[in-house]
Amino acid sequence: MSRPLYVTRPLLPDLGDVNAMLGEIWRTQFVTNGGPFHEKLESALKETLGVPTVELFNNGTIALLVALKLFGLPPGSEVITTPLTFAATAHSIHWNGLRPVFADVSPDTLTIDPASVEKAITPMTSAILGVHVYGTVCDVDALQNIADRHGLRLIYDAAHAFGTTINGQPVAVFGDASVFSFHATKLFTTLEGGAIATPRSADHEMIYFLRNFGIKSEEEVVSIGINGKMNEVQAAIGLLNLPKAPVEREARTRLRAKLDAALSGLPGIGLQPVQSGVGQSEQYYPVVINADIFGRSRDAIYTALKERGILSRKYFHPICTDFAPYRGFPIVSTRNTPYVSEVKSQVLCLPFFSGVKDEDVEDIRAVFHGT
Ligand code: T4K
Repeated sequence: MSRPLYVTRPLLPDLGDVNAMLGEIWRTQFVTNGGPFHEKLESALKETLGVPTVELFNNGTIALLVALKLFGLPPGSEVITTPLTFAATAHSIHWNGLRPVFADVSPDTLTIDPASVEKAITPMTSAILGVHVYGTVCDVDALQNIADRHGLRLIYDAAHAFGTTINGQPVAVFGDASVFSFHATKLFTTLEGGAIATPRSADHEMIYFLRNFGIKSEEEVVSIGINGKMNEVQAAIGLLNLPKAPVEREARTRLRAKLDAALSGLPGIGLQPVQSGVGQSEQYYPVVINADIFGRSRDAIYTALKERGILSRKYFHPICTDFAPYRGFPIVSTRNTPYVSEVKSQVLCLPFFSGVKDEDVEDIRAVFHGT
């Protein structure tokens, strides 16, 4: 049993393999700006993500910034998103000179609630930014329907949805663009990194320019781009990790079954929903703890776990509207009190990676069962 037990640990390739890749980078001295490993990883990810356009980035946040830039949304227009997400989602809207508008989440999935999205639409709305939070997918059909009827762009923050499928289709075929994070805490990692994936091959060129200062040739800058490039060391780690990701996912699927068995049936404990037709990314293992029914609060469980060296995380509490820059931003909901305001004090992400042992699961079980 290893303590502390973190919420996750990075998937790291064999050091010998990394050294061999580093040797190659040192030999060619191409360390960034679209070197051979970068090109290889980009091609491989087109296969994995099942879409014609995949552009690598130095992290998921810059990829989000560029994805929002891609569609030329009118300055000052509104982008509807969820407050139950990592700060980067809302920040990327703001950094684009757009206004984040927060909509409630659905109680069954904790993803953005389509009815609340519809209620939040104004003449200023230009896009919806959904988040497949914890790997639970948004209601992609309902959101597309809303986007189509109102002429809105539909972008997904798919930071938690690497490898997710919906009725056999890769998650990135839905919406106008999907943004992935390859941060160390993500199942597939390049240490830091990310990607924009879109279902249209025509997007490739524009994203390519936006990622690289808008440079088209030595003497031509065609757009106001940024530096979002992934370097060769990141790409090499990605190439080594790519075949390991499905193995890690399978281990997590087995772990999920064990955690489910340990916690299911406890009154007041809600497990992550099993979505029909969805192939899980296995990114996070969130539970929803209803203190009124369970008898103990999320924070009490968090502390009890911590006392045993088990470091769960309250992702994503505080929610975005609790952060100073967004305080006072309303949460549009079809309910009197937004569900997200309630559930934010109830969600807890438990350690979820292949290094979690049976005795760790037993310890977690003991904390929840109070034994
Ligand atoms: N959209 C969404 C929905 C996201 O969740 C994220 C990122 C983004 C966009 C932006 O993507 P990036 O720009 O990051 O690519 C972490 C990550 O830093 C962040 O990437 C992630 N979401 C967020 C949910 O979690 P923290 O503050 O929880 O990280 P930290 O350092 O506390 O790490 C958590 C645990 O992981 C540690 O206790 C131990 C373990 N760990 C972490 C790192 C960094 C390691 O074992 N090794 C490591 O190197 O934010």
